[in-house]
Amino acid sequence: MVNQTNGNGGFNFETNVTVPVTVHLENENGPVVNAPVTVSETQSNGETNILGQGTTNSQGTAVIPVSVPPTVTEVQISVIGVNPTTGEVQEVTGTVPVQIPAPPTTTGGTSSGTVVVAPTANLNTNNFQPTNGCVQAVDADCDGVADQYDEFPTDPKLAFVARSGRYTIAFEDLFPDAGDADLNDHTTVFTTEMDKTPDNKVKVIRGIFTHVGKGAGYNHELRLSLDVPVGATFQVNYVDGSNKAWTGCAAAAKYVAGATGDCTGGTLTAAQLKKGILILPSSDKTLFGKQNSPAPGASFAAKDFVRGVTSNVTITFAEPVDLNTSKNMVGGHLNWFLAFNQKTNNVYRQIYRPGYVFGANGKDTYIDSKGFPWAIIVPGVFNHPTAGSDIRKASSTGYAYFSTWAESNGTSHKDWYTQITNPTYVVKIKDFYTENGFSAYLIKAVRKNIFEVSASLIVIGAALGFFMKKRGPKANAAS
Ligand SMILES: [Ca+2]
Ligand SMILES: [Ca+2]
Ligand SMILES: [Ca+2]
Repeated sequence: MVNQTNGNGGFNFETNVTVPVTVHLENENGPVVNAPVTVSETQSNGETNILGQGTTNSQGTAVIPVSVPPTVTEVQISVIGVNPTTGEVQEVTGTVPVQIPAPPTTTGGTSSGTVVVAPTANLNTNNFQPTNGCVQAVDADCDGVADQYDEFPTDPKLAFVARSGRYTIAFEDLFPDAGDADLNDHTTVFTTEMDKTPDNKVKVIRGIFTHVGKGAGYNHELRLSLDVPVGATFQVNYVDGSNKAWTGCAAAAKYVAGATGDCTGGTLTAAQLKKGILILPSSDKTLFGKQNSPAPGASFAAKDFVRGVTSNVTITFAEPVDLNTSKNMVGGHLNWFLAFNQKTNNVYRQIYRPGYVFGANGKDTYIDSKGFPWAIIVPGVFNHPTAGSDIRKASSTGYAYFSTWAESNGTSHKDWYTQITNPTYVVKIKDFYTENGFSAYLIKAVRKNIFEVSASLIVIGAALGFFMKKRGPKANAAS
């Protein structure tokens, strides 16, 4: 087996914190088996965002993978069961950290930033057992997910919607050459939702994708590769920057030979899903000949900003699939990639994010010789660098903490993208970006990403252990 490495100490330039949350549940009789566990986070607007669900196994353990933006330092756990003596429904809730303060440096300096932890919550709770079947007052569709956490309370096949919040994916396009590290050659603002089963499998993926940057001479298309054992139906439609239906996809050049469903959607086999679903066609069409890539110091006002084509995509799998595998999910994001109009050995080149593609030597193909990636995903609407501005260099970066973050392998300044240290070197995409006609379809998911706030605002709770409380039936009433 090839030893896979990205040459960066495992650092993939992922801003998200991705960890397994382990919950071990025991009562006076030993491990509690088959108990439903929900991991969520409470957003600053007070809403609960479900991150994952699972069921304890024969050892009383559930391992639930979660991925959150770096401004989230703790997640909530809930287990619903009953008191076997009284029959009352009970909920055990608590909080575990996914990041803790970094330890002091070995040279005695003060610590900065946080380190990611994969928390384990050991719960010992007497007079608590799973509902063992179904208490319909609490779980109307008897799928093991209580109504209060079930976004499909009358559909036993579905349990919740995983909402990404808004992100920006930005590419460097000179691959296989290193390029100028301005990360603005192809920039897309996107949001996804996934309808999930009670056991965390995905039945439907929805997404909206708006092209906002083409600081490049090459032309590129954005695609999604899915490595799953089943086929899917793929639906897609487009609007232009004025929310009018856009019909330019068919005429755009295509860069993946033999792809299926480009521009039209259709029913795709597993092999066709892996080859790549067209999300946004060739970038010479989707930004209407513009770039949103001014030189440093050049004027760039609202009237200069061009909102590119937006695609509205729905992928419905024939059967629910587990996407929580490294071949489909890195840093909490699916395998979005770029295909572009330059060929090697007569085949159009492609660019992937780190973590997905490794060469025969085991090295990550998409981290360059200087240890820099050709693609990055940033929470929120990213003000990408101005033309030719190396994001790493002190003399040309708008984000002084980017290098600090990268050199610390993601430990320090996880929120580098929230701190613009020199506005000369960033393009004010975020100021000018506006919603579009498709937002209504994903109304909860496209809400302004609340994680765009600075992590420095976050105070990590003094109690890092799991503290648990039981709530009686009153607290369980679905609201
Ligand atoms: Ca249910
Ligand atoms: Ca349900
Ligand atoms: Ca570039």
